[in-house]
Amino acid sequence: MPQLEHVGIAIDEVEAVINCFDDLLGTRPYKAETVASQQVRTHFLDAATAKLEFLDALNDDSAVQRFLDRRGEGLHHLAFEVDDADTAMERLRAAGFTLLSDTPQPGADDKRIFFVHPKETHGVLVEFCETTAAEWTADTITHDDGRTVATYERGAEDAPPLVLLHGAAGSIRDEIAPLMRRLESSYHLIGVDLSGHGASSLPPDDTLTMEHFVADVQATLDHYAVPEAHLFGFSLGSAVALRSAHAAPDRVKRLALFAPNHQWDASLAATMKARLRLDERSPEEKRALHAQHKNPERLFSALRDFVDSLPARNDAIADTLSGVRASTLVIGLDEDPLFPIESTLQVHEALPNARLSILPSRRHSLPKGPLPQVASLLHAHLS
Ligand code: CMX
Repeated sequence: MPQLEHVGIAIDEVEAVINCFDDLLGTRPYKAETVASQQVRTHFLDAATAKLEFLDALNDDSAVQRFLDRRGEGLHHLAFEVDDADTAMERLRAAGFTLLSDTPQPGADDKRIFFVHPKETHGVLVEFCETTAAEWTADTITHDDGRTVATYERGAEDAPPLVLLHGAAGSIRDEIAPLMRRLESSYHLIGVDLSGHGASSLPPDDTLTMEHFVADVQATLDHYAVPEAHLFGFSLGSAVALRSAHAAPDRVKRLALFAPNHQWDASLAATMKARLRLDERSPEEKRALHAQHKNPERLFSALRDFVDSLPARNDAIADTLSGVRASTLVIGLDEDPLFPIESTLQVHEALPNARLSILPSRRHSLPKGPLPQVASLLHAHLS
């Protein structure tokens, strides 16, 4: 079912409109983006259940300028998000609608978009949009041992800082970007590709330890001169967030852990290692992993060794949990195929200052999991 993603509003006087909606809603646009192909500058305002997209025509040839010339400022279009814009185009063509382009076009906010002609939709200009993989540019931080860490910044620098950490074999662009898009209106977001993952490099000796990952977080806070930040972590990222809060409590404000686990035995380690075998992946999966990580073969090998070390660290993990004082939100999945719900409950029980939320999902995944609910819970917990 397509979901209302934004409401387009054609405007003439940008500041007057922004000030008016600030008076109405108490919030201002969190970003502005030029879409040259649409000859428009867009201003996005987070209205919780959907966004407002203020449309400022770039020149007289703009479709938005023609709209303004005919109708003046006002509602311009409704935009609905679909998983696949090409499939949606085929469906609507087959249903007899006239589409305003042959293929999806580049849109604002990491989208591919197309429109249905308003003459066939009772005078309402309808846009369909698909969120594309983030083409974000990374900052690079270099550790003393020469390894580099890629970080991705979104949102206003003067907003409350929130550092986000992906899971094992994940990366910011492929796993955390969809969540960052839902939070960038309210936070100074900094996504970290943990050592060896995504655009970050492995240590010179190809080993990965929790100490490497915690050092990635500390180096990121130092790099952005952030004295104190909220931390969000998914799966492995949640363990790194906990260890970072334990190692430097004065630098961690609030924690949010999604699909955490703190008890490892040989069986769970074996299950995790089986997921970290590149040779058993399909050619398509291998291509995707090579596009995602600098060196997936070495990363997967280093992660298998890292997972092997975890069953011997259960006591250290338990000590970390009991020592974390930060207010923590623990979010579990009721049918997580990797970490049983009991593990989430134990993490919640072991933390001195924690709240608990259980969401429905059969996948150990954030982008393919209950993403909107996670974003909403984070807004509530961090504000
Ligand atoms: N909502 C409802 N009806 C609209 C409309 C809108 N936003 N824009 C135009 N129309 C109607 C006009 O009223 C007119 O209807 P009548 O013939 O009954 O009077 C008809 O569409 C044709 O309008 P036009 O001004 O004569 O012709 P245009 O050259 O403006 O073409 C349209 C209209 C919809 C094809 C054009 O505006 C278009 O291609 N829009 C899609 C692209 C776009 O709007 N981009 C900006 C947003 C980008 C983004 O969200 O990123």
